[in-house]
Amino acid sequence: MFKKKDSYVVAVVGATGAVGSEMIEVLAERNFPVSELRPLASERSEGKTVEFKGKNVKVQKLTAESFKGVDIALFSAGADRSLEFCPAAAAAGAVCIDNSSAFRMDPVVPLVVPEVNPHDIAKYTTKGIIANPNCSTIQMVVALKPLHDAAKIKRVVVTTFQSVSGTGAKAMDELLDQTKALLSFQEVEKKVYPHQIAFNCLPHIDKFIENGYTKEEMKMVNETNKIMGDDSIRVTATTVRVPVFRCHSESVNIETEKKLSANEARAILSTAPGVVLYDDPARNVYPLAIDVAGSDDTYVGRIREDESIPNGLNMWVVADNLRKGAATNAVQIAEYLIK
Ligand code: NAP
Ligand code: 3JN
Repeated sequence: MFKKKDSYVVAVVGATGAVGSEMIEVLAERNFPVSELRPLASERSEGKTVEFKGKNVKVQKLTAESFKGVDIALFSAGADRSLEFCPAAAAAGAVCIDNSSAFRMDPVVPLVVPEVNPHDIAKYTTKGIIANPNCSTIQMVVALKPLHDAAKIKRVVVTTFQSVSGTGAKAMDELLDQTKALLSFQEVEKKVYPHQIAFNCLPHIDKFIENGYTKEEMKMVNETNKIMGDDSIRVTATTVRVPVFRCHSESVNIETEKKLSANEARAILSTAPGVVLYDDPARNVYPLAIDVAGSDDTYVGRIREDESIPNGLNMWVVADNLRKGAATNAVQIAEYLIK
């Protein structure tokens, strides 16, 4: 069982990356009780420092010995690093909160969004690992759960508009560099994505698999069923990369067993945990990536009845993929753990 203390030794694996650096910021902002922060990354980052609560902390090279005395290890250095080092961290006594896809569908590892299934956190004890879902799934289930509780969702059709920060720090540089190059009539360089991302939309996130979908699309399908604890919900997804730096937007269509009017859905979402209802089209009020950036909430707007079926709704869901989609969700799990 997790031992309660006044403060905790927290390791951040991938501390120099887009998600890891956000994790360090969120730990500080939310005043998580940290007695020692241990930033870990590759040997490329040895000698670098990260700032935590006004102090510079040295980044250490990740090894199996990195976890001595660590209570909580937040992982965001890719699935291969998680597969290799989460077991070592857990064996050293740390509880791992893993941001990668490595353990998400492992039946003995809980996959948690605190607004949806906080009760599952207690199941971490078998492997000492709690999985953080994919960013696109997190924001969608925050909006779906209260509607599911009220009217039982039968089917979800989602299209995502995902920002480049979901791919990491190098992809953010690529969007900036390509945009600058195009605006000054220069050649565009492609290093991260297979096609130009500036002024474009790529219907391709993660690898294609045999069924014609991408892995990102199938993550949304499988993770939604696991988090909601209901395999009867049918989910289909199209995931698209768009030239936006931060925040993922999603067009979500749901079909419910019980009829919900748009007004009823608005009333439910207006009090739902982690949701901000932002829906007044007459005044051009709907969630926008550039406004939601930096927020920990999931914004929902454009709620309207789907007139093509008896019990259907459409909505527009936006959240900051580096915060609620990754770092904030992970730190919220850690907060539950120490409660
Ligand atoms: P990023 O900006 O490229 O950062 C990668 C981080 O991993 C860096 O700190 C890097 O350290 C570290 N790293 C890479 N190889 C390593 C190695 N061999 N040993 C130790 N550390 C290593 O990527 P990111 O966007 O932060 O994403 C990192 C991971 O987080 C992803 O691969 C994914 O698994 C997960 N993620 C999850 C979500 C989600 O939806 N919840 C969203 C985005 C990312 P150096 O700086 O030293 O290279
Ligand atoms: O592309 C995005 O917007 C989210 C990216 C997530 C991601 C990127 C690289 C590897 C993941 C993830 O969280 O599923 C992974 C992975 O761990 O498989």
